[in-house]
Amino acid sequence: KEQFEWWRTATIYQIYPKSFCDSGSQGTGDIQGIISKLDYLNTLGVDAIWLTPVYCSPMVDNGYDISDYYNINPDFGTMADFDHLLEEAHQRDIRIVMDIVVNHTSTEHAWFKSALGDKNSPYRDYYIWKDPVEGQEPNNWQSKFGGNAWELDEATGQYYLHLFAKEQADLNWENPKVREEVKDIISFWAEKGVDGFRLDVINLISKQQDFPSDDIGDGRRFYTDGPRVHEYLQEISEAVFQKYGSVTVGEMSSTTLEHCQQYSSLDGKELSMVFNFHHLKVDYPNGDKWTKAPFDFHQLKQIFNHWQLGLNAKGWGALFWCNHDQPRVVSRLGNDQQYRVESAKMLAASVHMMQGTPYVYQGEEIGMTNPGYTSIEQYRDVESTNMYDIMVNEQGVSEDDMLAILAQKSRDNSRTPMQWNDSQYAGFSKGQPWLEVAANYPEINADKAVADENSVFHFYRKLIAMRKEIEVITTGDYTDLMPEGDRVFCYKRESESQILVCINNYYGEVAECFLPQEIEAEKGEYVLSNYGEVMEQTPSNCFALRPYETRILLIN
Ligand code: TEU
Repeated sequence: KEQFEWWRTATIYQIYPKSFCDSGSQGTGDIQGIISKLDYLNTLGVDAIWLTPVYCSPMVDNGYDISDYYNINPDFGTMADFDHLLEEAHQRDIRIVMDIVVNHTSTEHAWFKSALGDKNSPYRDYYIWKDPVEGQEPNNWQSKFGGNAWELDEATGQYYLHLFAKEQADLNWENPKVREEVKDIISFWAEKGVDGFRLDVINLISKQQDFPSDDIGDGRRFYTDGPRVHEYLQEISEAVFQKYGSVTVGEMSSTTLEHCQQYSSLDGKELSMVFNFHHLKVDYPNGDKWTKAPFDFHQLKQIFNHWQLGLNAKGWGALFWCNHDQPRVVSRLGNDQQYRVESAKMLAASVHMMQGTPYVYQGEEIGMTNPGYTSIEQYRDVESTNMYDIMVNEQGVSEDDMLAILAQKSRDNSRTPMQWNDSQYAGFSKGQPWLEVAANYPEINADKAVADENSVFHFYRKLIAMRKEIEVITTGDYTDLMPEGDRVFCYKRESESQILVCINNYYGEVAECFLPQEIEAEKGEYVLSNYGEVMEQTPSNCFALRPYETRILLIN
């Protein structure tokens, strides 16, 4: 088992290919573009790349609607390009993690095209069909992208389930043939030499089979961490992941700690690790994403504490702020103006020093911000445009209010083209990009960041290197040292031989930090901070933190 566990000291870099780098002028990124940036990623020091879907897809949800699992979307390149990427990455000791989307397929997939309109199709039972109830949808479950989760198949009079867009039909995992197909798909990529898999909304695959209406919610309690999910994961893991030694990370929507302990349990029977999103709902008042709201700092700390303590010695979690579904963290929890550099570094340190495997999403390492779009025409994301229609046209929310909400919450905030340099289109493409580049690219770009040793980029590079050099970061227990602090998030990591304290001011004002007496600060040294000037020569237990200051204290 040991030999597979490189990922416990690793950092994984997420690439959203459509927005990463275009080798030509079509305005969408491609695989050749990724290859051209491998040296940049090597400088950053990441161990693996998680590639969001590059398979054939009509791109209704940018590749999360797959129409052919065995081929590369021509917009991104060819299978030869993919093989070349794998080879070039491996030469640099960078592993490749592929995204596997098997809760649903595109309605353009051959299986669905055969199943639609034909109750006798051999693929009919690959999907979930139900008769109408009193002439209406079979139940009141809601799509995650808005509206009812059932769509009518006119020819047969039955509905199919889609937890996401109506072009993403949910697969019927109760059917053993579906599970065999999934094993074949993943094995195909593992055989090619792919090192691991990120499993999209994998905790939604097992639906409660009586499909009840939900009188208190949107239906998620009937399919989230559902009745047979652990059984299914164990089956796939035994047949594929354990056989190939693949690293796996499950994307767990609205999950619980108890389930995640089992998904990522140390016996390796299910997955290597889990993504959960509870810490990214601290700006969803009463669970509602679609409002403009500040974040709840105490709740954020409580969630980190709950998960750090709960997974310790039981499972393993992914550490992250950003992905292609989340707004940019520096705009969300930091300050993307006056303290952009300071707050981006502070936020980075505060998750990178926890237990787990950190993920860095493209552009995060240079402190990219939300673009601040002001018109609905600028948005492309299916969730954003759906919610705009529902809230403005059906619920009567004013256009200005909705635009303000989207500017804070839209998934497109993180999907703007990667800012490589200060030339036209930020050096992302020679042609007009599919989504507008953020206007701040002349200031915020990779070329500038690499050239400046005090940049956010070099701070990430140091954090990634520290994880390899300082054992306590991987192994240490976790304790929140200032749970009551109104501005400071300060935690301790402790192993048999080392103590590390990560001290973070989450606000733009000065904040006091008090370390408990048992921490012998004066015996330690500061190994990293985000303010140039050295702090007091001998660390002490009480001191003031500057705006968004972070300090990492190591006591050997
Ligand atoms: O996302 C799953 C998911 O539930 C979200 O993070 C989702 O985007 C959010 O709830 C919307 O508010 C995954 C992918 O990461 C996402 O890009 C896909 O759209 C989705 O699955 C469907 O495949």
